[in-house]
Amino acid sequence: MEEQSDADFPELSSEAAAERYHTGRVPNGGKGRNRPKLMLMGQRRSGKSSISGVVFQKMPPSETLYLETTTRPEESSSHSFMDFQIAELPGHVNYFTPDFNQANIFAEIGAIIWVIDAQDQYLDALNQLIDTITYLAQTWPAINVEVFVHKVDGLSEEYKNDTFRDIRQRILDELSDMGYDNAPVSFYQTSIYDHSVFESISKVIQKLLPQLPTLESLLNSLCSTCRIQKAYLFDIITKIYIASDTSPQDTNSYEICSDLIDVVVDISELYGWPRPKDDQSDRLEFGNHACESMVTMEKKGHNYLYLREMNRYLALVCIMGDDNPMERKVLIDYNVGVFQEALAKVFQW
Ligand SMILES: Nc1nc2c(ncn2[C@@H]2O[C@H](COP(=O)(O)OP(=O)(O)O)[C@@H](O)[C@H]2O)c(=O)[nH]1
Ligand SMILES: [Mg+2]
Repeated sequence: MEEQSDADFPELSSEAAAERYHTGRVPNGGKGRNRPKLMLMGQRRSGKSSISGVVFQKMPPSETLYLETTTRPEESSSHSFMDFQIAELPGHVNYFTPDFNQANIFAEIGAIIWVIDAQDQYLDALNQLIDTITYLAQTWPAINVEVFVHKVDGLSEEYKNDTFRDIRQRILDELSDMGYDNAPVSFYQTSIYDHSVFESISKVIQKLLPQLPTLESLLNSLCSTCRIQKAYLFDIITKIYIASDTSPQDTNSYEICSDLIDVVVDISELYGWPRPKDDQSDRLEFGNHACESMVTMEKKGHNYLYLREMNRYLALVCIMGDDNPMERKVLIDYNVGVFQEALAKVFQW
């Protein structure tokens, strides 16, 4: 990758240029540029607190059984590469009456995650969701609506897919009847008992990162030079991946890579070296002191995996192609080093 010094660049101050010439989608509001803010909505006991607990607070899924019902809007944030902010709106309140200041609630929100309990009756939830989508489409059109068809772990494969299709179809039909043909709505099947909720939240957050297209094309070129099958850039603490290359994805490649992070983090807590204490400045530091790379094979006959820390918070995890990357490790390390330098530039501009 080269910098093009003679490229056509608009005559604007860098601040103004950043405002107008972003490469992806910016969340609502200017202040929280590097702090994607998510809002969890949905009926009570649909699983909102569980999702935010499991993904952002490392709560074991079984402990969510003892969560108390949320009665007031709650906010929490998670300290990692990007400070994700997560808010929860309790389900039983109608927020679209004049009693509520909607600007307070919705300004700065990048995405609304609407949680539907797939094991329960969902028709009421769908009506509420449609009201919300049409309201947002008129007033806050930049907010993405992400529908989590949740708790699918308890359903048989067939029933799960039928439910998912039914929910999706009802919402899309209803919206199209009302004339909203391309409202920004996406659908996911999730459960806190497997990786699906992490993977879905990753996709939700990626849509809010203006750097995503750049990261994807960097990962694409890394993959083609090093014969990598699939590469993920992980936030180590939350195990959310903030970008991956754009090749098609196997169902379990995310799972394999995120498990590898678990193993490595657990081992390095036991046998690693002391890391510098938490402070804001090392977040954007992509120095070599924190980097170690390794190649492993999960099971005999499977592809090799490659992991390297990019900095304290980010790790690159790759599923390698069919040959043995051990012989090429030096070359791969070198290329990943170049990738790491590019990454530093992407996040420091
Ligand atoms: N089977 C299953 N149960 C879940 C899942 N997520 C949450 N739950 C359960 O759903 C119940 C309600 O969860 P809670 O997070 O309090 O719902 P909220 O009212 O939307 O915040 C709890 O007993 C959770 O253990 C899931 O993915 N699968
Ligand atoms: Mg709750």
